[in-house]
Amino acid sequence: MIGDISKEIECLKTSVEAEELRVKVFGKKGSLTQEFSKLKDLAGEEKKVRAKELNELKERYTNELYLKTEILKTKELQERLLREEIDVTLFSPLTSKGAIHPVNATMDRIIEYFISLNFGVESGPLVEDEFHNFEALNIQPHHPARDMQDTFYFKDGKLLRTHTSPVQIRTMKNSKPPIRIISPGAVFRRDYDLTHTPMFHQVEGLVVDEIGKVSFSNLKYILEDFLTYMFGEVDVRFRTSFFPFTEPSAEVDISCIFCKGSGCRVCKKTGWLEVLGCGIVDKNVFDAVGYKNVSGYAFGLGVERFAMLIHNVNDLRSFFETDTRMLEQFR
Ligand code: 2NM
Repeated sequence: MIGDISKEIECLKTSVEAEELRVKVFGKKGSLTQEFSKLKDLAGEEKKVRAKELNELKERYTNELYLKTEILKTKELQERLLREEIDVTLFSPLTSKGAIHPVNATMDRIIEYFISLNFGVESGPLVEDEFHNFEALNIQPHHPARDMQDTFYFKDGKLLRTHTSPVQIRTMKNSKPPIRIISPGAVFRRDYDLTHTPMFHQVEGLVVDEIGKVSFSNLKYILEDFLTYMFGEVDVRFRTSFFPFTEPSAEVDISCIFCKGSGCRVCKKTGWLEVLGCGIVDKNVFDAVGYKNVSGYAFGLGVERFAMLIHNVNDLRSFFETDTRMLEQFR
């Protein structure tokens, strides 16, 4: 015979015990299963009565055990949630601090310098048209910079800006001189190697005023002061160069910050590092935005190049690989 299973169910303490009891009663060798198998020794009315009795017991115990198991499981879950509760406001000595990405930190430092000289900070769309990115900047229709090989074009003829100069074109079209702005932001070129990534950041500057109020010597002074602020005591030299949007144009070098000018791997034994481009804004640019009787200077730099020099990083791609070990060094 089977004992008082209802009583046993009532006394269960855990869901594990409940499962053990289920096997003990309903399993292959379970007490109730065994009672069922004894039916074969009975016959007639006696067998019918016993079978009915057993089926009623089976249904009753199944229900009781199911209910009890659910109650126990709910209780156990609640206990576990309480036990494993985490106070997310607690101080943990193991959490690591975030870090400002070296490119952003460098950008911030550059912007800070020009804000201190009363420059405004302007931004504009990343998706540009040929007028703002090339035409207004006096870049001729067949100039290689416009090539599909160098510029990301969309099907509709729009493109990803290749420099932040279109921001300066937009600013000139939307306001009157005097203008004194920088335009920091992401730019895009089809290039990928040790020193080039398809996306990088530029800061360009533009100053426009009445003729006679801005000169190349103003430009030279401000850039020398800026480069000293960024790199400490360095020599600065201006080399004549060419850009479609400036005339005259110059590239600016600083004495190598690694070897102090004596020649090393970074400066390729020249003692100099190229860091900037600049010039007096070409009249064709002013014509494109409808400016008359003004003069201006402009300059442009690559933020990643500055960050690489400041932090002595030799592969530009490490800035973009999102390896936290890189960032951890800048905490
Ligand atoms: C450079 C070098 C020289 C430049 C020119 C202009 C604008 F819009 F005013 F014409 N913006 N930026 C400029 C001039 C940029 O980057 C190497």
